[in-house]
Amino acid sequence: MPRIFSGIQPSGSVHLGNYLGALRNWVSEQHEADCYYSIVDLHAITAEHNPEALRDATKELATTLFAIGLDPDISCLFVQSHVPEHAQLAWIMESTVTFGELSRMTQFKDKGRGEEKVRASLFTYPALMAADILLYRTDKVPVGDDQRQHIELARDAAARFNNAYGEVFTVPESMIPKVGARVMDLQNPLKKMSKSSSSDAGLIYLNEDPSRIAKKIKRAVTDTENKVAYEPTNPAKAGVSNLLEIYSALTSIPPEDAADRFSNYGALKSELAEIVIEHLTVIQSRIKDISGDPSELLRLLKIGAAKARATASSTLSDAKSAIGFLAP
Ligand code: ATP
Ligand code: LTN
Repeated sequence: MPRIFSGIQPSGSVHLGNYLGALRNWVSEQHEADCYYSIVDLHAITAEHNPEALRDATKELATTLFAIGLDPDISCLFVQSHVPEHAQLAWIMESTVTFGELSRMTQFKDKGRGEEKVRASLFTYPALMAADILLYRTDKVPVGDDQRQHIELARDAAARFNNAYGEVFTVPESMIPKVGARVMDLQNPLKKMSKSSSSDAGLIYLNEDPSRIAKKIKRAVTDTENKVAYEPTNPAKAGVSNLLEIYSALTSIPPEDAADRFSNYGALKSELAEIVIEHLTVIQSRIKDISGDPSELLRLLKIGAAKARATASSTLSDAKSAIGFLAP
């Protein structure tokens, strides 16, 4: 069976972009692969954060991941900081990738904006992400389109390490869906929907109240043409193209065909709202059930961490030996 690894940051509530771009694939891959999924709290401290909010977000995220269908009997779900091997291999990865490579990462350029005060860990973040993936000798990494460049770096790091010190790591491949890989902000359709966005008016959260979902979709920015057309490369049509893309991801109707079904934006928005709400209410009722038993949640995360450590420690030990560290 192929091995799958992916991660998500506990940096805010899960939104429709996370779900359509990545998490839906996490669930569907469970039966096809040996899956390891991580709540990457080490990554979440690369930006300013509040300790209590981080703890709460970690529990909320674990609840949501089980609610969307991750099965603890099949998949391994764990919190990254519970597995210290991640931080240890990250140091080795920082000594494998270069300053030049890290400087070219567009996420750092976007989020860091050249500011002095940006945390050093935001710069080295892709080395930690490479460590996450390589520790599990991962074949495939289900992610949204924004992570493509980071996975390329993980591939380069694996190949470079293997070349220099001997075959330790599997060279991973990204797994990016055809539709839904880049869900855009409903208020600013030129920007991706993001947990750390400054306003939540353009985000739909999985756990959002149906009436708010309907309102947000109704107020989604489009254009004045009122012509429903899927033109993803035309910035003037970014808003309506994004709505069609979400519609397509939830119905499996290609976005071009979906466009032919609607004569105006109002009709598209009201049907889309219905479909989104229908999908999310199922998840929301599971979130409620799981939230009723917080100690069970912690128990499952403990089991996940133990399983993850068993795999991660074996790879780390091979990497340490290959790079020339003396065995203790
Ligand atoms: P942050 O703003 O804190 O970086 P985020 O919303 O980008 O958060 P992540 O935790 O970074 O979310 O990403 C989790 C997964 O969701 C990743 O695989 C990422 O590629 C995917 N993802 C994030 N945003 C989108 C989006 N707008 N469309 C599709 N996939 C997305
Ligand atoms: N950088 C990713 C989260 C992440 C990840 C990973 C994804 C951290 N480690 C390993 C896939 C594999 C993000 O911000 N979306």
